[in-house]
Amino acid sequence: MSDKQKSVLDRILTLEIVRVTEAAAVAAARLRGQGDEKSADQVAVDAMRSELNRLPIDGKVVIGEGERDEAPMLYIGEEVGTKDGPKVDIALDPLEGTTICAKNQPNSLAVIALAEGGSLLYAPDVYMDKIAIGPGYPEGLIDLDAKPGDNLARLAEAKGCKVNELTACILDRPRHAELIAAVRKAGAAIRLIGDGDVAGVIHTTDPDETGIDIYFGTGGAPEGVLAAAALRCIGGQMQGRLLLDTPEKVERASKMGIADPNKKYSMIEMAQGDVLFAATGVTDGNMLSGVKFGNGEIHTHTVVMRSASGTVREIRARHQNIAKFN
Ligand code: VTB
Repeated sequence: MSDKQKSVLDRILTLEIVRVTEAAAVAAARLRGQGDEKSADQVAVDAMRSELNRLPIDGKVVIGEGERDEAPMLYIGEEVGTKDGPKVDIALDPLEGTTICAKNQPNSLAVIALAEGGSLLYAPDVYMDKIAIGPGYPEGLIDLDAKPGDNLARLAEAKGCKVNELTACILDRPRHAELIAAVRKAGAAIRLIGDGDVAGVIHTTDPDETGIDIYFGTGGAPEGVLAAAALRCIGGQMQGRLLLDTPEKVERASKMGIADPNKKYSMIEMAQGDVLFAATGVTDGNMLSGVKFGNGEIHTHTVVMRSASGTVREIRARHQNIAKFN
């Protein structure tokens, strides 16, 4: 396929992948607030898979629902698409924030990223230590290995504000006790979230809308790669390091091609080349509205972006053909 054909296809795919996250979001949204994480996840997986299989791509899931034996669908290595198109790597999370959805709290999303084959980090399902800020700051402003107070001081200076005017987003977990104490000692406000760190990272890209300037802490590695893919498109800075704290995890990572277990990954090392990213809100959130049902229509709100052009589109769709979502 020529570069020109590839670029046309990329542009078409950018809009096509919206259907994929819309379908997953609508399916999950029907189970919002039911307290049943598993079922909400399952219906999102089913819906995402059937839409993905209609796309003109030769796709391989590299970040998915888990390894083949534990995930019957959208497992890592599963091939998706019509095979009639470019080879692409796919990172997906049909329902990011299953607990949020089950409790009907803010910011659960259906998420997908596509990149040229071989461009996404094949991360095992372990934890990743992450730090992220939005666009518009000098490169190298933050560092995963610097003290939280130092990162905050540099960010405040670059933003032209005081540290106590910054807000950090952190997952509410006991493992973050020290980090939380350090951020509070530095004077910054913290937005503690129950789940959903893909959204947490993306929220740093629009502090005026979301109130979040920086993301810190340890969350899932798959979510880290998805967040890096989003920042590649929208702009911003992110670093991550896999937490491979047992010989078994080091071995698993090595089988996936990770030679240095302590490597600090930059955003570009997690998501290289041309990247497409889409997220549809399941529940209402700071950037995306959740799915709305009623009057024979379904309303969805999606953000879709493409690194090659840097275009970020928000698509509010009104679906009248609701049968297709049943
Ligand atoms: C985070 C969060 C996700 O996993 O990545 C988290 O953003 C990390 O795992 O929504 P723990 O829950 O063990 O802290 C999720 O909650 C998805 O499972």
